[in-house]
Amino acid sequence: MTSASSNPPTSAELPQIKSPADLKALSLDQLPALAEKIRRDLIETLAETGGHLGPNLGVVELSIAMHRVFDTPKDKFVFDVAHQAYVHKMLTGRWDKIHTIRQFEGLNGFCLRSESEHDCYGAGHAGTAMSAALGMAAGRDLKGTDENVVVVAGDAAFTCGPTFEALNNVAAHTKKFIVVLNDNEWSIDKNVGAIAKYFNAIATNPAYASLHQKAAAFVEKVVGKAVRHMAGKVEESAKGLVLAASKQPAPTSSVIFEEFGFRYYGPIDGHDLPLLIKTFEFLKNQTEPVLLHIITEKGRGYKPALEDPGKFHGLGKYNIETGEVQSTATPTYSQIFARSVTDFAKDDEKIVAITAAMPGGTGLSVFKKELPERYYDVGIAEEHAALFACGLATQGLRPFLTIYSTFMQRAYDMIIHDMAIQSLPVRMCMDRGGLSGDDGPTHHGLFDIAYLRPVPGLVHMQAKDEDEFVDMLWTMANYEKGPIAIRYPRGSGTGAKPKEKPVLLEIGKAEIVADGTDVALIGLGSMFEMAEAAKKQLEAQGLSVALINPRWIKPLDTAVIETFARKVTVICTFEDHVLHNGFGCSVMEHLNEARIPTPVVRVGWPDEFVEHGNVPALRKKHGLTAEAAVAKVLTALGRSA
Ligand SMILES: Cc1ncc(C[n+]2csc(CCOP(=O)(O)OP(=O)(O)O)c2C)c(N)n1
Repeated sequence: MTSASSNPPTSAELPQIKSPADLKALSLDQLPALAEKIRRDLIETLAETGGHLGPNLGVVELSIAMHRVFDTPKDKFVFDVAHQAYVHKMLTGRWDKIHTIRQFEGLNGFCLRSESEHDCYGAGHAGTAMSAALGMAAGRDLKGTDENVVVVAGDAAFTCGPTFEALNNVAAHTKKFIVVLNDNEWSIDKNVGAIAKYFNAIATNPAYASLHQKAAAFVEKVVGKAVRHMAGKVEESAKGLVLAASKQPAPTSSVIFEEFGFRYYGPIDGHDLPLLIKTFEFLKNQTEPVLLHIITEKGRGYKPALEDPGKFHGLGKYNIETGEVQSTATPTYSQIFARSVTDFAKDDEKIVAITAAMPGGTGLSVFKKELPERYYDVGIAEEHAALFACGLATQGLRPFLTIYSTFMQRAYDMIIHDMAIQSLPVRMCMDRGGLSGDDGPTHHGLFDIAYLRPVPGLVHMQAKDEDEFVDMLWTMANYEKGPIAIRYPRGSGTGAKPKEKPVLLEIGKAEIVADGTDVALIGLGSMFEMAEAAKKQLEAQGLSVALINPRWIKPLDTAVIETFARKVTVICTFEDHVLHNGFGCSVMEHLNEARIPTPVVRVGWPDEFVEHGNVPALRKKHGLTAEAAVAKVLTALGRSA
């Protein structure tokens, strides 16, 4: 409908969008109302569910323009991280389910190949899109088909090594490849490093505002003409669309992407819908790799999100009017971690802290504020972070390498090749060790025991509560023999207040909390509480139940385990980790070596990728409850539950 009336169409007049075809059927002048409706729905829905509000408010126009011009599922959109794909979901048949996002049995918060044919590639970790999309483009070229492959990557994705490894290969491997650099200057927190400065230099070039108009005029001029007619003009734009249109010198010494064999276009306003549409019309006909640099605002259209982009990157429920989130009274493990390490560092100038783009999530913003000269944010660069920590350790410093358990997976080679073989005392602090909950399989920290257990000499631990956690951090700070790791869960624990002064713990020594002769329950870390609850239930059945807090995953307290294995009829282990190669496995392994036949039943996550959802629902579904543990123990004892 090209409205004859002078008033632009309102969102109330829009038909429902159930597919990209419905979007394409709208008239151009209906699109601003669509953008407004998407924004309103996101703001209202995520106030109830939580989620990645800021990033998605920033890509509303981009997502509309992409679906207007390209044809998914034939054309492929590859989103980096894919936390900014909510709008894409809404436009591809999932609008009616957007209120279920990140909820148990609802939509996943990232792209999932199994969720929709429009999600051609799954993600959750950063820096994967460029390589994966290049593989798709190369595959397409081999097959001889003609679909478009479009990457959407944020500016922080360009702080990731894999993105650059892919850039290094693009020109050699395909001629038809579209990259959208969605530049909002933010990672989760403010983006860091030379790349961020470089993008900023382009975007803040004084000529940019007028360049934008010239770019629009340029696109206007070339769109619609045959490619061969454009070729000459495009050749002229060796420094990109805007630069060509303006005849301005490049704002920096060179446009880096051109050196990688891309034709660089931009920067353009990523909220200018008509310009985006025209630009994509133009880009889709190009026969060389192209990179479109768009400038967007994270949190666009919602004042609280614009004022605090870090907070609104991803958050829980919030008050729509004020943007306030409910804060919990009990401090989280991340907060306790950061407070403790910052305090230790005040008395020990050797302590340094490293984060890979997560100062807020890890709590390290406190360290940054109080000891900025010993704080390092290296960007989304976990491999580099681990190596950098190794280098610091060689200088006699005491690095606290603070990376979520799931993201530490990136640094595995460095843990073996650099840290462990050289016995460098890097303190690995693995936040979100355990089920992450609503973020789902890409973010659950369920593998770190399995991947660290085989590394010779490495020490790994988990505390039963916050007080013991601080003792462990203190023990780590004072440990110099080699790499040492701690895993701790998302959120808070029992609320046990840390004592005034932490104490050193003996490495490899478990805590025997209660003696017993029928069953021994060994509850690791955050699962200790569940073991306690199971103990009560088993005692109610007349059983004598021992309770052990193992503290150390490696080295395992084999003496305590052997003693109890000889005394009781059944051992039960509890861990917030996959059972395969987990903590319980190490107990079984040891008993087998020691030829002690006491049966071990294990409570932990199954050998499958656990879906997203709230932790209690997922624990119930997968049998991580005191009741399920009791049933397993009774079965092993030959008694019915
Ligand atoms: C390997 C890895 N490390 C850290 C993260 C946590 N993380 C999620 S999104 C994000 C920032 C993404 O910023 P950008 O790519 O610029 O997108 P924006 O949200 O600004 O649109 C980070 C650090 C991650 N997903 N993957």
